[in-house]
Amino acid sequence: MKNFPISKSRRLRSTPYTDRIESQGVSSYTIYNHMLLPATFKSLEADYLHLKKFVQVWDVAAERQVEISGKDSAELVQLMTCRDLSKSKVGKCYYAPLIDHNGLLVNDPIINKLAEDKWWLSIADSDVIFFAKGLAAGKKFEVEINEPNVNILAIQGPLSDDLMAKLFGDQIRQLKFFNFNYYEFKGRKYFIARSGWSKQGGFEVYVEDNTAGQDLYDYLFEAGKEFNVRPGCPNLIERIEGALLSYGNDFDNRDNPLEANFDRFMNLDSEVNFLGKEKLRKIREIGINRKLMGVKIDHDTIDMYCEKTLIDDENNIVGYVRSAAYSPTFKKVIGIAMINKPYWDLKTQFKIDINEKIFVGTVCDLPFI
Ligand code: THG
Repeated sequence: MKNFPISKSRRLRSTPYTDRIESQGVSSYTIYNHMLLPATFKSLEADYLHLKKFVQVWDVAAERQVEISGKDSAELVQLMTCRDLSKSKVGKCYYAPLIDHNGLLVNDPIINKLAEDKWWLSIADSDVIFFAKGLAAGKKFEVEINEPNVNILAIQGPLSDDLMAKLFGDQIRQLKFFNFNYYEFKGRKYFIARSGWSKQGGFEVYVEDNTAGQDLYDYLFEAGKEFNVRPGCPNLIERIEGALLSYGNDFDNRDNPLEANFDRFMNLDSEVNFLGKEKLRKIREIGINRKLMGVKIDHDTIDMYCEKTLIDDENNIVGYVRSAAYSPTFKKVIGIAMINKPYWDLKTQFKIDINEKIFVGTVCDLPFI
């Protein structure tokens, strides 16, 4: 398939960092929450190798915040997620699947608890704000819901602690995974969490002031020279290896959280009230008949603009590949696929059509690394 340039417009939103990443050589974008999200700089593989060794600064402003505040905000946030937030604490981040009344997935945000009555849902690519507003109206909740001007910069990679400590001081090294706090740099305070969409470690700075963000961006590159800092972005190869799931790619509103391996983030036996609870209990009782698993394919390239079907020797459908990329580490194509129950066995072999040629592969566990 040929690649075409994207025409920019107001509807396809830029970020406060777009000018900077374009002058630094961003080479492709994807669209996420109606916003530009960089997809490659040098190349998928070069970006991958650099991310695993050094430190990168990412424009992930497309990870938008849905701010929910007010008297009934905790009740509304809980209504939307199957994760029990009754013991949640201010200063912590919670990865939490959002579920509709049919028990199907709506989004998988990181929920940041800013106060007992103020939450930021740091969303993946679906319009959570309308879902939240619809529920609030229907339930006559006393809440305010809006999308604040927050534009995240992620600092990711094994040298991210060293770079961040150089700007914010050594105390930032003490910040625990999925906690956030406020740190000062040049007289300004920044909301910083230890999180990010890579398995290489790092931070996310939730920037509320465009100028403060642009200044920070420039300082990170100035201070980062000694750590070989580069601009980067969520990397398809690295995130598949680590099984960081992507809403719209690996799962969507036709899948339930049990099929998407979200068991760790579900509390179906808790007392709290959330949408789809009874449906999900029933699904758990009956058992699912497909789930997300890994696949390895003996080939060196794949392009993924649609789901790809996997078949066995008798042409039965084994499942569908939803994300895939060539991994220089495994020297194969690796992917995340929805696999039908008869084929969950790890010895399962399948056939796949890539550019009108047939290749073979096997089913495996997630994550790859
Ligand atoms: N950071 C922020 N917002 C986001 C993302 C992010 N919004 C969109 C998208 N990413 C949401 N999806 C994910 C998916 C996985 C993780 C975070 C957000 C993640 N998972 C860890 C894992 O699976 O190893 C840890 C989860 C845990 O143990 O709690 O980090 O990246 N701001």
